[in-house]
Order: sequence, then structure tokens, then C-alpha cells
Amino acid sequence: MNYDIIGDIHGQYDKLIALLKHLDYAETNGIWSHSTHKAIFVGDLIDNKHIDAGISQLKTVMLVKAMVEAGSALCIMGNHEFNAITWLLPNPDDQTTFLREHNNNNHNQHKNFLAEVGENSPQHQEIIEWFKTLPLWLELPAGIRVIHAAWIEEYQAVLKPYLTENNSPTDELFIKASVKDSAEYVALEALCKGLEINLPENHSFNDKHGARRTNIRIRWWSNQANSTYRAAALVPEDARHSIPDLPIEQRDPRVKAYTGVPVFFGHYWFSGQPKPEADNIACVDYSAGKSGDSALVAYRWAGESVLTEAGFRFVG
Ligand SMILES: [Mn+2]
Repeated sequence: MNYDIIGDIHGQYDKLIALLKHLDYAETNGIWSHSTHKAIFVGDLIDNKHIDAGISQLKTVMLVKAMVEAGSALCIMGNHEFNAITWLLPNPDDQTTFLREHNNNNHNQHKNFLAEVGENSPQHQEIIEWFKTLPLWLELPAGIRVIHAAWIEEYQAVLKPYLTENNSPTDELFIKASVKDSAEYVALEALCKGLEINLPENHSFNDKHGARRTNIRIRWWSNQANSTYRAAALVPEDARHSIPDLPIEQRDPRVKAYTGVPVFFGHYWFSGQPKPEADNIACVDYSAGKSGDSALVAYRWAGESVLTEAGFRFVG
């Protein structure tokens, strides 16, 4: 079995259809499939602050859900699916509130999804029940690993006692990982959002939303010693210049050289020409969530242990 690992869609339904056609998937009775390939979605199917003609978060979810249920695709959980679940789950300590706070920021991130599915509708409930079945990571016997942001075994071990045999979170984990700064919260944040380090005091940069940030995401797979904050940061290339070019004084002990089988992830809103980060590391998120012509990207994996630039597929 060959696998096509597909990046974060964020509701860009037209880009998804274009990519599936490009990869020679075909639709039969409403279900997309390929005779010799299986698709793997890296999560973040939903949430987009824009409403464009090509965007449908609902149609995106229903297409992927149908593929997974028919066995033509696998899908893991991204931070946006986790957030969608905890948005709807009541806080057991206070049944008038929810595991994810219904504040303005969280609502703005999620409101287009809620409007499209109909908040609290049977359809909304059905989608959330399906999201709850998604694994946090995949480790396939064929020899690949897939996770939304960072493959870090120490953090996977923290969550393992609270996962089903399918590696999807149990109800207990949704509760534990919603308590800020709990061990489970820290682990889930790292796996689904990546590793962050603080910039030196009095330094900051503006992220893609224009928000001032005092921390950066760093590569979790290579030791950043002898590096600078600017070089180590996982940011779109056009934002790199805004990060201080100062040496990182202290190595982050969570970062280890990664020597396992190829691992694929999404999440980071990369830009430019898709290419592997290392022989065994590839990001498939090249900002398809943005409006405009940033394509949805896939990696077509045929069993190789050394990933190549030629393995990437996208329309354009
Ligand atoms: Mn993400």
C-alpha cells in the first residue's frame, strides 16, 4: 500500500478536490478513493477566518469522514479538531461552562465552522463524535509515522495511558488536557502545536495575525545548539527576518536528533517550494488554509526511507 499524506485543509474544499484529482483519486457514489493508494490527512480539516467561494468546512469534513469510514483514507487529530471537541464538552467541575473557554478569541477562531454546521445541531454533534475517534498519531507497519506537529516520545508516553487502542483521546484526557499547565496539557500542546521557546528578554516579533509574540516554535528534530533564534524558528520564510538573530544560549532538552522511520506532519504554515526538512522528516502544510493560490500539498510515499523533494505533489 502506498500513502498520500495530505496537509492541513482548513476548509479549503476546492483545493482538496483539485489535489485529489491531481493524485488520480476518483469519486464513486460520493466517496473518493484510489485503487492502489490510501490518503492520510494530518488534521486541521476545519477553521478558517475567511468565507470564500472555494471554502466549505462542512463539505471538507464530510468528504474526509466518508473516505475514512470507507477505508480509502486515515485521518489524525489536529489542534483545531481538539479545540472543536473541547468547545462542545461541558466542564465537569462547572456544567455551565465548557472545557474550552467560550471567550471572544476562541469563538472568532471557530465561529465560521459553528455557523456552517449549525451550532449544537445533530450534524454538529455527529461531527464532534467523529472527531473524538481520530488518533493523535499513526505509526504504520509500512514504516511511516504521522502526527500533527511534533513526534516527541516523552510526551507521547505521558498521554498513552489516556488513549484508546486506536490512539484517540479518552474522555478523561479531554478533561485533563484542558487544565492549563497540567502534564497532559503540556504534552498535547507539544504534539499538536510544536515546541516553543521564549525569546530573550525584551525581544518579540509579530506573527501572521499581527499579534506580538515573545516565543517562537523551533525544530523538534534537530539540536538547535550553536544556532540563533532566527535560524531555529519554524516560521514562514517571509517572517524570518523579524526574529532576533541572537545566539540560543541554552539547549532545549526536549529536542533530540530524530533517527526513526520517516515522520510526516502539518501545522506550521510553511511557504515556498515543498521539500523534506531532513531525510526522514517532512512537513506537508504549505499554507493551503490561506486564501489565494497557495496549493494544498501532499507527499506521495512509496516505501522510501529517504524522503525527496520529488515526492511532493500539488496542483500548480
Ligand atoms: Mn495546526
